[in-house]
Amino acid sequence: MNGNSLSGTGSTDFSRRAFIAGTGSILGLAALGGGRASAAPPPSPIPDGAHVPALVIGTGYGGSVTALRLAQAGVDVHMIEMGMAWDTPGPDGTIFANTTSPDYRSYWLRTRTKQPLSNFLGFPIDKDVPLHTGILDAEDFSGISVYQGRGVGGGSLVNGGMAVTPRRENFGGVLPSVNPDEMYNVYYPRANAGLGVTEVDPGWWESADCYQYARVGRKHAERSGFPFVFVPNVYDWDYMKQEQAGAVPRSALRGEVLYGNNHGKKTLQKTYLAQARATGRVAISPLHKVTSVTPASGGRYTVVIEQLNTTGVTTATKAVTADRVFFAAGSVGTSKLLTKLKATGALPGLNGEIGKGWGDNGNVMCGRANHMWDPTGSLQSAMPTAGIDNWAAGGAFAEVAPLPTGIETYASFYLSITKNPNRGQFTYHPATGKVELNWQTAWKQPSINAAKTIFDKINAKEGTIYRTDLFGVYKIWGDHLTYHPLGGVVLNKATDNYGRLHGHPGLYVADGSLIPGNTSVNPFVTITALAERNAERVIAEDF
Ligand code: FAE
Repeated sequence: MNGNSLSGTGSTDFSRRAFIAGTGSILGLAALGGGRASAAPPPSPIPDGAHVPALVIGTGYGGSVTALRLAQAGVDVHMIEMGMAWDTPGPDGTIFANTTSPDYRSYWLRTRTKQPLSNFLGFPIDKDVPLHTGILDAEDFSGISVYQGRGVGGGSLVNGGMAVTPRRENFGGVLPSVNPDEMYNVYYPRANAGLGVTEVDPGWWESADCYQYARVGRKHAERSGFPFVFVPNVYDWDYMKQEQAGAVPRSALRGEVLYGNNHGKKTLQKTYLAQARATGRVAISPLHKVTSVTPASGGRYTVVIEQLNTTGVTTATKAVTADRVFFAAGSVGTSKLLTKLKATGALPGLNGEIGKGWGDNGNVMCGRANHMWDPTGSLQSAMPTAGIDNWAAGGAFAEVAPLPTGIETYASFYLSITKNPNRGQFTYHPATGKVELNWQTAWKQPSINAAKTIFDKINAKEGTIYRTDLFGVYKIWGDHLTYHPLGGVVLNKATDNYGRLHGHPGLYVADGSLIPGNTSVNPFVTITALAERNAERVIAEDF
């Protein structure tokens, strides 16, 4: 295999030792910890009037890490998730809908799909679907649609599984207030171990039909002198090998990703959440949405929760009390909640940093039209394995992404992560009761410029052109969206350096909203590692 590896896994031996060392104190706490003596899970769904020691809002990366570590320390945890459980097959016998045929399961409360690639060969490809609490939310704000996973497992249900640790030299720009030594020695290895991150077998990759598109991506990158790097993933590579061999039902090789993977992907349901449930101390209430958190007597908090049906209608409103509340509703979910709670006076102690510092991780998409002698393959694995690293020279890291249409497209497709300095802010509008984000589409221009440092050069070298048919009619850049919302409740500004919200002891933030807008690579490993770091400190000092 040519190219470098942007490794996320580190040494297995080292990460195992770090993991054991790191959890020792937590296990010690478990022995002392109060809570229930037996390990029967707390009641679920959460009853009205319940009292819980720790309530976690959201079941994505930050929430899952926090719940597991609290439970291991002997604390009973209730997780509240607005999306569905995603544990029951639909009428076609599968839990998740296929990418090429979206149905009622695919979108969060929309009557028409909003596919990230809206057009193909000039034709719009969106279609009507029944209103349902589906898995992918394309949440529209002015100037940007923010794609997010909805359900138990959060973004892990819908993402590409790319598990990338930022280059150490870039970390200061990612989380300036965090000590890189502790992250790279302890928490990144712990996160990678907990997530089940591994690297593709290079020999297999070189010959697998489903990665022809990535090999074409490598050839073009290297001919223009760009570093081409392999990135780890959470997909089960042995399963993918069997998919390629025709021995098992296909998932990544059937294009499954955006609307869930029926096989192969190690989502949080299979990793952190499975471990959390196994402690017997973690309950999860799906189709429950937190709408308010306010101080209650005795230093506790009252949490108001709406129970939803599968058309999004509130069927019950519950009020529970919690000794401690962890906001892990994702960058947008946590920012929206806290912006509203501050503006309405529900949490008056929050500081002026709430809602600020939101970024899109510089996401921008584009396609290139290759020559007929450079086919990218009709069979494409939906799990990306590599990228073009021009961060140092041009501020862009471009994922070589699949275009799994099932036919030969002669197209190369890329999601670039770029150094975009623009930051948005959430504000509450009393007239509508809504929280808005002030992002402008024009703010993507630095991202386009950064991506062009790679693709203008490749096009010139290869004698190729940009595709203009994927995001509309004659539109080159997918500059209307992000998959990587980050920030809004920034670490060491809206919270202390470990996610404790200022002004309200017992309230914490544990998700991507802590990261100030950019991670230089795909974000979930950094979100997981930061949650591991903060959970360890908070459990040691506050419980
Ligand atoms: P997240 O995973 O979004 O979890 C938040 C959870 O809270 C969700 O389940 C929500 O439904 C729930 N929630 C929100 N509000 C409420 C409320 N009021 N009450 C109850 N529950 C609530 O947050 N990242 C990578 O590193 N590699 C990739 O390959 C990659 N590919 C992606 C592809 C797609 C299509 C998308 C959409 C994202 C991708 N990402 C990828 C981004 C990644 O999934 C995302 O950064 C993380 O999921 C964010 O983790 P959090 O814990 O912050």
